[in-house]
Amino acid sequence: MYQFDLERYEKRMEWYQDARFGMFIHWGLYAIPARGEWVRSTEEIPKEDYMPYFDEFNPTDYDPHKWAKAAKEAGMKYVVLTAKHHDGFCLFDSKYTEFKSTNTKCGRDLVAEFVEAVRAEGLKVGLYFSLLDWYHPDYPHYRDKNHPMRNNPAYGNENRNFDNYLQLMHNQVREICTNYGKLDVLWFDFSYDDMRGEKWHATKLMDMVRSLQPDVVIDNRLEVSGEGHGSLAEGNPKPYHGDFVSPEQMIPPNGICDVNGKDLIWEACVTMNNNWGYCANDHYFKPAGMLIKKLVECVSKGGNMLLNVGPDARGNIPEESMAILKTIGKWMKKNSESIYGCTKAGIEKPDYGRITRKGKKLYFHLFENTIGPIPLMGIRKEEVEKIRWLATGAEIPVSTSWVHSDYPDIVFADLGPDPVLPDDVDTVLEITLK
Ligand code: H79
Repeated sequence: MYQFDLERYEKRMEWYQDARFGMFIHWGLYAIPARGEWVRSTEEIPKEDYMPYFDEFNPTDYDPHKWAKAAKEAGMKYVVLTAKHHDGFCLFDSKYTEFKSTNTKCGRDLVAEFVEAVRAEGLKVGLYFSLLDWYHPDYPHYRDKNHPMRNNPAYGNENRNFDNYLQLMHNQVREICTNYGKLDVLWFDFSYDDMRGEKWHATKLMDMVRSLQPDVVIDNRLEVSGEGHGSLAEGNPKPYHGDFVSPEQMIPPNGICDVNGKDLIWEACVTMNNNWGYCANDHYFKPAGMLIKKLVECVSKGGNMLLNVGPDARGNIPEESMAILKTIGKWMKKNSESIYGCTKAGIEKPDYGRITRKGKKLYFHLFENTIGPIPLMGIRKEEVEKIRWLATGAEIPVSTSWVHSDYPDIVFADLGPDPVLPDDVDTVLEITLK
């Protein structure tokens, strides 16, 4: 019988909840065709037309120290790299496949260099591992074009032996849990409705992972896809339950609770443009300011944000992404106290922004400029110890102007006669409660 150890769970999740902000890195052979990481599936590319990318792969600019530095400067606390994505190509030196970076021109174990570089920056390190594998002959492909697990229809493999695939999958998970030191995050991806849980021999897999990496933080996708909250949320944790819920490309409207209304730990993974893997023609990047507000939104709802970059075939993070990371980093430098270790405020969100909280400190995030004094709804005047701009530390008086007589129950922050918010994306007011 599986016993859910709440105390152990809460302990291993501490750093992760404090961190709040991480970098996701999608990188592999698909950076060469540069049409996103699903290219082999969506364009139904037969193996012989995909292998040239393997022969070509030679990321001469690969320097994970640069990636790790960029993450750190953006204020991110952990970095998760695709050790293997759905196409099956391994960025690590797996004994169980020839389809790996060490067998390409580059000849390097890219994961080994990555974990070393990320740790050198003092960041937590994570590996993404795809449960799907379009390369392995025993991973199920279907001729039916509409089947969600379809790959190339000309490649349907009815004579497969799924047990062989499971053996490879378990072996490779053992390798990444054994050969790269202590991992902080393991990010499995993902389960279809009809292909989840024990279909993966998930209890056995999880037991192995926990025996090798007792405190690694694991997502919930042995049970679900990007949708679905998993067995922890159902109040009936399976042995392979995830440590966090992993909504993909969306921020949960009200945070995420279990059946009993208890807050769950979650992480929204999001792209900067509209692709995870490098996509040469996708220049639809979200503005940095929007992403800052989205990070704040996640924290104000009790979640993390894992923001993706897709390095190109040479190993460089696209310039647009680097610029976004820089802008976020500038904001984080002044305001990260309102992110790290923060969570829901338990106060309704104001019209002009959002609220995060850490103990006796409330952070009012002002997304808009202002007309007159700022109403700080949800707190009482008697509770307020002091108010200051987080970015500068300058104190702000509680307004004593005429508005008080009209709104006796509302605390206002008085910005003076010519109010201007110092940060046009998000100015943070720190309210210390008594
Ligand atoms: O690794 C990233 C995605 O490749 C992976 N999860 C994140 C973290 C992911 N796999 N599946 N999905 C996301 C959802 C499936 C979306 C699909 Fe499609 C719709 C697959 C085929 C149609 C998106 C759109 C991918 C190709 C076209």
